[in-house]
Amino acid sequence: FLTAPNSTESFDFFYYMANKANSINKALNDAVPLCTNPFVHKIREAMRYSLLSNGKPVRPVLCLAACEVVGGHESTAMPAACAVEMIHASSLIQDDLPCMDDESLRRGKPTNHKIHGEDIAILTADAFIALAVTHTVVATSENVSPSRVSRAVMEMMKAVGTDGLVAGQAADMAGERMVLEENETGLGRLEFIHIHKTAALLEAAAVMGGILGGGSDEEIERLRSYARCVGLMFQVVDDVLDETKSSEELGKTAGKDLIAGKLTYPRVIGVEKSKEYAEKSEDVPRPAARLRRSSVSSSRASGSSHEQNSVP
Ligand code: GRG
Repeated sequence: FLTAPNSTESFDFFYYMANKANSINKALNDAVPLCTNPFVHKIREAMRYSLLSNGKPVRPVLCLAACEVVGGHESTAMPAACAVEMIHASSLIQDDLPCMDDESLRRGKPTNHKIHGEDIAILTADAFIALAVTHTVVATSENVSPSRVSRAVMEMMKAVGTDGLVAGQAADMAGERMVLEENETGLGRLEFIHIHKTAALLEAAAVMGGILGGGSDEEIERLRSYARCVGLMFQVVDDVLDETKSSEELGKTAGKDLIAGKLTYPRVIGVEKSKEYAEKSEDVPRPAARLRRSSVSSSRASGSSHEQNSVP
């Protein structure tokens, strides 16, 4: 049990997640309608295939929670929450392509290019990036000031380009062919990959929620560092789960021959140290708990629905 945003009552975290996931899925479904034009229809079908395929909506929930924690209303951040999921879907489609990881399955289903072909998969990934921007701008401009909308979009695009996913992926691809020098651990390279590939979009999700919810600069920066820590922890835990599933020998291979596969925390520092690392990032102070006190007393948190939905 944690403490709910904008509330002093304890609440069930899993109930909160499931409840948000429901409204996010409805909003995602509405954001990408089918279309009568056969060419557009083809792309929209491929978009819906990836977007509505039961991933964990971690990034959208983080976006909505960040908006609420600074005193905003869920509906204000919903378009941005959908947009970050569109970016995530775009990155997964690209990551699965034959020229990248060459995966045939994602979330237990054939990957986008296996169903729709490589050409359509690439166009689908492009269309997601464009829609993420237009959807955020069109759907939030009524309630949020233009300067906040453009700040939010800027954060999202920063997380996509060479300050984010693209840089992380480039480093990751290079990491697969990397042989470490005698005394090199690979940890610096690994952190670069995960800060860009995983943490950047989680960070953008939280920061966008904070901006659109009307948060102060200080609140937004606290959300940024919180989400960055969550991003790194998320990746370490994911790596440990992957490695312990695939091999019980990994503790022994730490820091050794990395040419055979991707750089992961267990491969670089071993399983036990990776677990310690993840536990340490859990100790990072939770800005949500501190922010709540100030936002509860603010007019945004206690005001009318008009005040909650209109952010100067
Ligand atoms: C231009 C958008 C864009 C991308 C180009 C291909 C690429 C650069 C980046 C790939 C980035 C990537 C695949 C990151 C993986 C991040 C990650 C931890 C994915 C798993 O996230 P979960 O567990 O997955 O939230 P689900 O399936 O639950 O959504």
